[in-house]
Amino acid sequence: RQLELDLRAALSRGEFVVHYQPMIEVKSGKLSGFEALLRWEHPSRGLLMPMDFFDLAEEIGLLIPLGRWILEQACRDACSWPERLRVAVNVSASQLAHPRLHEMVENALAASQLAPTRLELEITENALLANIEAASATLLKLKVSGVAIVMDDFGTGYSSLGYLRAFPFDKVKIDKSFVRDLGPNAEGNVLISAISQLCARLGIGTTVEGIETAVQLAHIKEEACTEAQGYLFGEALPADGLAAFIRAHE
Ligand code: G
Ligand code: G
Ligand code: MN
Ligand code: NA
Repeated sequence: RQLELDLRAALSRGEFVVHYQPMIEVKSGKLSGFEALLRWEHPSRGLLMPMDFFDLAEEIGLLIPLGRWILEQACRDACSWPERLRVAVNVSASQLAHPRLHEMVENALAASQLAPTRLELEITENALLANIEAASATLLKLKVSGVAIVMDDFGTGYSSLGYLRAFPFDKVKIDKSFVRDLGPNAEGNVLISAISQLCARLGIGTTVEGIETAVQLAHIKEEACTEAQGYLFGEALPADGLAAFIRAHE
């Protein structure tokens, strides 16, 4: 399997890159930060997306070293942005289950000198479900460090609303599938409305993902959502393209 051999060597060959997708504060329309999204610059196949190689990476035990690298890279990159901007890093299920995740995060923060309050960790509800025991202790430790904890892809898994109270979430990202059927009287509307209100009352922020049109943005402006993300604002950009993007959004 050639792809497996390539993948095993990719980290040491420096073929992984992190791209950054903007997150926007709904009320002000201002840039609030970027989500780090992994890409693999494959020497012959071109730019590969996580879904092209994540399962294989998991199989060969690469997710832990790769996850550590992404954390370090994202913290380093974020240090060169204006201080008000945060960076969100996705945490895989195997990272969440790892007994030393807290230490890896602390190390990435220390090495980069990034303020912990500028780092958000995104955890999918399914990753959480798979690791409830280990996760609750780890999330509490991270929270104490000042890092923000975000539930990702909310609404796609099987977690109960009770988790919003049981775990120290600062923010919930409402999955983009809810946005697809946004419109007057549409079900997506009702759900986004209900989830954002519920979270607001619990003191939890909400990011709506997958905003692609001005009409969709107008809809969520009517709701209690705090942040938005999607192609309307921008797709993920390489780190060296961010300075211009940030300048254009000041
Ligand atoms: O833009 P994109 O195709 O990168 O994202 C596809 C999926 O891969 C998303 O669900 C996203 O959360 C996940 N993903 C992207 N980058 C990372 C990463 O660095 N770590 C983990 N665990 N997941 C990621
Ligand atoms: O971590 P998460 O599962 O949220 O990963 C984000 C994924 O969603 C990435 O694959 C990213 O490229 C994709 N994405 C980001 N914005 C949009 C959008 O506006 N529309 C669609 N269809 N996908 C998006
Ligand atoms: Mn995410
Ligand atoms: Na998501």
